[in-house]
Amino acid sequence: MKPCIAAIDSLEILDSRGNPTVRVNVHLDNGMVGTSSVPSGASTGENEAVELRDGDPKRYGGQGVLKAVANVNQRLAPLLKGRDVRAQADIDLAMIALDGTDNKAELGANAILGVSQAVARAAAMASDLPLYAYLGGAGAVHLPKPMMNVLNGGKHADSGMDFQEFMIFPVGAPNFTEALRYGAETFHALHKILAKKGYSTSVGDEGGFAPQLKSNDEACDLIVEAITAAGYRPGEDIAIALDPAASSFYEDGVYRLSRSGQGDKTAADMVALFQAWVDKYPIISIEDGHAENDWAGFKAMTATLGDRIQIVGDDLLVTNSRYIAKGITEKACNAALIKLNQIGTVSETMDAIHLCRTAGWGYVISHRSGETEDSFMADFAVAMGGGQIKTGSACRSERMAKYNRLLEIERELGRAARFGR
Ligand code: 2PG
Ligand code: MG
Repeated sequence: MKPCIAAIDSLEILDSRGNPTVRVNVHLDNGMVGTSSVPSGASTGENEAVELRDGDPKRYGGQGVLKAVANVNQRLAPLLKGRDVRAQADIDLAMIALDGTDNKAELGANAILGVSQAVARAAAMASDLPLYAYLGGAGAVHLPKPMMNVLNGGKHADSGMDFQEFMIFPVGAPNFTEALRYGAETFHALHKILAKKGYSTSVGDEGGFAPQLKSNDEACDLIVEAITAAGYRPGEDIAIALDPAASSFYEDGVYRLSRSGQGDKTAADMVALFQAWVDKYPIISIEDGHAENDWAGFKAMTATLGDRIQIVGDDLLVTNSRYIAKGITEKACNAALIKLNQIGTVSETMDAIHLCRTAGWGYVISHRSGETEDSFMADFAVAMGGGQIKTGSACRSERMAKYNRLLEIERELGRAARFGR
């Protein structure tokens, strides 16, 4: 008997920042229920699929999601009732068609993605498979390499850094479990170093420390010091990955490094700055080093550094195959950040990754700065052949939920497990 959708319901829950978000339950006629929750970004790209918010100032400062919840309950549930839950692509297409806009503004990407993910969960249950195996098939045995965001700046913390994310990337670890240990030990070493220097050890949205450092450079210096203090070799065991999220400090055509007092920079100055950093520090990946509309800046960056490091497009590409195709043709980057809620369905996200792989690009599956306890993206990363994942530092349970799920998957796969690619 086909596992069919009997009912779908949704409710408003709160994310890791205490802002409302959407949770969806997909009920099957065999009694099984697949549940999923949707994350939410702070440094969002302007071309992302629309996150529908109520705008009612009397509730959650206008941030409520009751309209999106109602769209699930009243419009998507009747649309999908009775369908075979395993027809993921078909279900996603039906929701896109009902929405009718090209950025999911009518029903809300938060409503649509909640259903799309919960459908995948329910289908995995009905198929008696773990989610990663259901979505990725028998070849889904590659665990992703984690990028762990240990220093938070930009829109994610009131710290001294203009740049949003300073991540440690345990590239020399033999498997995921060890990579996480390398990362967590370095995170703790960094804690001690910051405390000793009299800096705050409170954390930002993604669980990285948020000290009032004197410069962006000091962040890299401290990370190198922490890697060494934890007993690892910078660059060999653990490298550095950055997400400056440059759209957030781009104003009137200039990059304003005001928090750190490094002044205003042109796109070319930014390339020069990153080039000097790549020479000085073990940096192997830079995401959004330029602003989302600065295609020329991205292209200059890729022409200069693209054969030495990974250049990742996040706000530039917004997990949208249309922009990724443009990025490939124009050589604007050599990798894409992948966020399910930037595009709004599971199957369109798979499409975007497929495009990256065809072009020989890297891809990094990513959380949002506002997260929930849902670990969907951990299974999704394994289903998509590993690659890389960024889901915060080694603290805050909404981040650890993803890393802990990957520990479980690696153990479950046992000898079949592979690490990275
Ligand atoms: C990013 C993300 C996740 P946000 O810029 O890559 O780290 O941040 O979710 O705030 O867009
Ligand atoms: Mg980013």
